[in-house]
Amino acid sequence: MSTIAAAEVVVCSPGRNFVTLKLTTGDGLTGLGDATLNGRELAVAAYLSEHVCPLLAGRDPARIEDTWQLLYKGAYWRRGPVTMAAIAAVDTALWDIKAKAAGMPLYQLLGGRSRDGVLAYAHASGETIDDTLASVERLLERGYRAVRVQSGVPGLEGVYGAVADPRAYEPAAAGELQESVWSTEEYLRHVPTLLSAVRERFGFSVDLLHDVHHRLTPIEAARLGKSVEEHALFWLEDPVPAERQAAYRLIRRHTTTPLAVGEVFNSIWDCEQLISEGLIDYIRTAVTHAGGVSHVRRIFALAELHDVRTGSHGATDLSPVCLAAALHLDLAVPNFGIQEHMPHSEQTDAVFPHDYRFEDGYLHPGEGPGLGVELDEELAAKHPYRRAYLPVARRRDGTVHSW
Ligand code: EZ4
Ligand code: CO
Repeated sequence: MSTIAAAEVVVCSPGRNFVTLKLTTGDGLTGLGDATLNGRELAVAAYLSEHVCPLLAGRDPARIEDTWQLLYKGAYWRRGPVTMAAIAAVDTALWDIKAKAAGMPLYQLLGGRSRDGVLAYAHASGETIDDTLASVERLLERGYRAVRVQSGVPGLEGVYGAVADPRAYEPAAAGELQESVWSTEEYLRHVPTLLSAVRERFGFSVDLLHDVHHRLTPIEAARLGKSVEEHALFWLEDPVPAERQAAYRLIRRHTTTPLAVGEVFNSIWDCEQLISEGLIDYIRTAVTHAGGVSHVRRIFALAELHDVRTGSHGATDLSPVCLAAALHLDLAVPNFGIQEHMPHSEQTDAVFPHDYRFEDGYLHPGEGPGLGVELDEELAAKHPYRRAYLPVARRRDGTVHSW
């Protein structure tokens, strides 16, 4: 294989912002990597174009591990979301190239398939419980067997993730920073009511998930986990701020509700204690934010030793390139759990034509060589970057509340 001839960073906004790295080898093979860091996109684009791309030209694209080590250990400044998203993009693009050179879908290079398809869960939400029930119904009709349920909380406006139309929902809004009001007490009172309505209507044959978005203290999280045990959640996600690994000891002592965490983690060091002490049940690290296919594979292997299963983040701010990479890992690893699936908009799908597909509750990465995703650069150029922010929440007295 010839050396890396070009490394380009493409920033585009087909409905939302994406940062994509495209590597091209001397003999014309191309590889893609996703480097999108929602709300902080240009920091990663600059890290790549100023500091990483100049190191890539002339390197052997086959040396994936060595390139990863060079960018991680060699930078001196390790870890962090910006650095790890940049490394992830290079790593993912190199795996794409290697699999294309081998003429195989990436999952074949990761050990081949361990299952027939990738169980996916979708987002149901609404401003009221009734709206959320209708949203669950639509998803079940579309074939999903697992559903994350969120809803507005009476008395609170603009609760994150509780939108009227989950298909049109984006986790960041273009323009000014949006703020909303948060009340933990009102939220804690509401969630058991929501879950009980869903179980009453749909029974126990659907897998139910709920995302707390890092908003509780450890004792509040313990209380919530305990109060919803009868509803048999598939998982309770991100109950406390993500930097609090030891806090999970307290939550664990009080509840048997399964716990999932990891969408904001950047490396194995962010979850080493959570996994090795058996404090969680699902690890949700994303290829884009945790150092690429190589590093996420390492995290999943550690998780397997401790009976922790995978549940990769799959929101729309992870591009189709990331979703495809996740699907190849999902198909291959022994300890796969579930894959989050928030379908991208038609605009996004048009910029990133892809092989993966959803069928009867399962996602399939496709059988084409590499990741199975392409980038239409001409179309991408028609959607220029627009500054966007994730919203913030304040308590009733004006204090900024944790994510
Ligand atoms: O808030 O992707 O589980 N999914 C989520 C997402 C995240 C966004 C942040 O960029 O929590 O909606
Ligand atoms: Co989440």
